[in-house]
Amino acid sequence: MSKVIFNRRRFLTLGGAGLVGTTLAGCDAFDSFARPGHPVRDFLIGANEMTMAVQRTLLGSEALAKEFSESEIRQGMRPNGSTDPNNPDYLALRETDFSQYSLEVGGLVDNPGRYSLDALRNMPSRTQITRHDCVEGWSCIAKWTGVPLGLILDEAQPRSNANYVVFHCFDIYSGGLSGGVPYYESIDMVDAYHPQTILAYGMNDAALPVANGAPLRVRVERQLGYKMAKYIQRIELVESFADLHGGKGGYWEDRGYEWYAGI
Ligand SMILES: Nc1nc2c(c(=O)[nH]1)N[C@H]1C(S)=C(S)[C@@H](COP(=O)(O)O)O[C@H]1N2
Ligand SMILES: [Mo]
Repeated sequence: MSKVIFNRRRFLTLGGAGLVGTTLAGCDAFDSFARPGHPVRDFLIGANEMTMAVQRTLLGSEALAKEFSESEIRQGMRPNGSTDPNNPDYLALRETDFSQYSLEVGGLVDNPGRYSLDALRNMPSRTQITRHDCVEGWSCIAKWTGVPLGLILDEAQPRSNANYVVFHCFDIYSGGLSGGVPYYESIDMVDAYHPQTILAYGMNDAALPVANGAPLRVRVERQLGYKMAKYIQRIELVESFADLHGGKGGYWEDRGYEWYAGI
């Protein structure tokens, strides 16, 4: 096999982040070049670190993702990944329209908590119309309503060693070669407190549909779609995600995707 060497200078010459999007053909096709040591994977890792540096240093950690107007909402919101979880705990909650659901917030916090959907709906909310970009190369524009994650964290009082917020999901994702594994994701505290990072219970002026992650999913608007965990069961603050599942901080990250999926 010919050895292709990418370095950052070459990445810059080639013209930036658009290349990352076009290289990733899709979730299913990704396994073939996800092996450690594969040039495409190593190239993407280099590009990824740079994306994070660019977003955080040049744009600033509070820079907002673009918001759209009502007339720009399009395609509804194409469901992707898990769309109909069959975990018995989830099915039981779904049966009563999630009236018995409560979000658990724990881990490295001084004040662990539980929130029913009503409690979440009674907190201050944020509504935003944003574009969702899937790594597979498609996008949608939808309207999201939810509680800023920062408000939940303020109540939970993260300890000083809490570096990441982990979202544990109800769905056992069964795509790919690896069989049934729970979906999970993680973000750092900068993204967690970003003003557009919300725990959404509403989409396009209705309750969040099951296909799109009912009863609760996160929106992290400056990141790719796979960071936006649906079907959130529990939030855990951790110092490191090395001991969780595959150790890379997310379901797709454990399969070779970048942890920082900034767009
Ligand atoms: N729990 C869970 N969250 C998930 C996924 C999933 O399979 N399970 N898929 C991710 C991917 S790849 C995308 S593009 C979006 C899709 O969100 P949508 O179904 O609302 O379009 O959810 C993300 N969050
Ligand atoms: Mo995606």
